[in-house]
Amino acid sequence: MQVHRIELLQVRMPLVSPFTTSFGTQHTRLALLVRVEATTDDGRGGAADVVGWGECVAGEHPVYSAEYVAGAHRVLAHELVPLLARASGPNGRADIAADGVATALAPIVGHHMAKAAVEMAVLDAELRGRDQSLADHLGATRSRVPSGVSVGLQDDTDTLVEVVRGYLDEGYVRIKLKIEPGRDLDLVRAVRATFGDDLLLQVDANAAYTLADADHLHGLDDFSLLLVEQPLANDDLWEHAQLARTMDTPICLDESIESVADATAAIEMGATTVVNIKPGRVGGYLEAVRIHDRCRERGVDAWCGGMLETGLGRAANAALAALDGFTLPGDISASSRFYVEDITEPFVLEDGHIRVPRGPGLGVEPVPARLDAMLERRDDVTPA
Ligand code: OSB
Ligand code: MG
Repeated sequence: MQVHRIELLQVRMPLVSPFTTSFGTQHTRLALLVRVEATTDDGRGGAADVVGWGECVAGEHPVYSAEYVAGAHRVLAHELVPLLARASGPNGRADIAADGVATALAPIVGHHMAKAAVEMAVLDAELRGRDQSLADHLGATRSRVPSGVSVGLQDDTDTLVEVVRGYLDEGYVRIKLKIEPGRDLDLVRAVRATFGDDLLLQVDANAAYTLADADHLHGLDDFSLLLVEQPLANDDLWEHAQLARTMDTPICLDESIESVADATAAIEMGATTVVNIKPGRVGGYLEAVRIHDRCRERGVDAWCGGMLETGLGRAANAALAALDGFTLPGDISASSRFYVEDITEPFVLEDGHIRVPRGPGLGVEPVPARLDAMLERRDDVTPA
């Protein structure tokens, strides 16, 4: 396709309630979006003028990963978009396909979340041009996906139990509790005691422990959890393997997995027995499918993680999670879990599930008035 214009949009979205993890508390989501205008094949021998949207899942501060919004904005505007524009075809026209984006951007090391946003926007545009849904393109086999919810740390255990009760009343099929040193076993014990052993329950430490906490972490084995997510530091693959050897609770890596190569290494060394696949973290939806395929090949459970996505990323995550190797409920909740107002039509919970969009591309787009209301900046970064 020929890309005519690329814009970066920053949108600040208030959260319905503060979200607290072992990294700290956030009150708003600063979302970074990529918008491309392009002319692409319509799949019937003609051309179509299309708009594609991508979402960069980096956080406002580099606490979950090294990437963060201001850095991603900078690397997109000054490094990635110019490289994309240089991936030109005949006549020097920018000529790019979604499956060529990763190669075009490969000279830049890392920055997977920024790269993923570019690929997502190009892919959305390409699919809209030929009237195909992302779900169909990725190989989705389901029309809806089970919806899990990630529950932040609360002021006290009683409050946590009530917050969990609220989500269960809404119909969420799986609960994930954020934990950190000093706020872990008691929370899990209280939630189990209140809601029983049938509740699908897992915990996420966001890298807050070290191997010196192994004996304490063994305490989680009493609660028949689905998994414990990223107990140790991002780089501690070997330490995760040591911990996994001595725990009954399956270890699931999140932060540590930035590519299919990482996933393969972690699986092979026994550092992870379940994989949280987040498209942004691994450089895009196409790499996410490769990790999905690898997990399926090795008989490893996988699920789709979340990064407080707007409706754009939420739509794409639902499409991805509809592939049959996603064997556990993902963090794909309703828009209302985080936002009073989403920038797209909101995703709603239907019997504990989220419907997979089947319209062209992402199948959703920003509602201009909502986007404008929360827009902080908009930059045209089209190379001259
Ligand atoms: O560790 O899964 C995580 C949100 C931001 C950064 C990291 C994580 C999370 C979540 C929320 O747990 C998942 C969601 O978007 O529902
Ligand atoms: Mg996590």
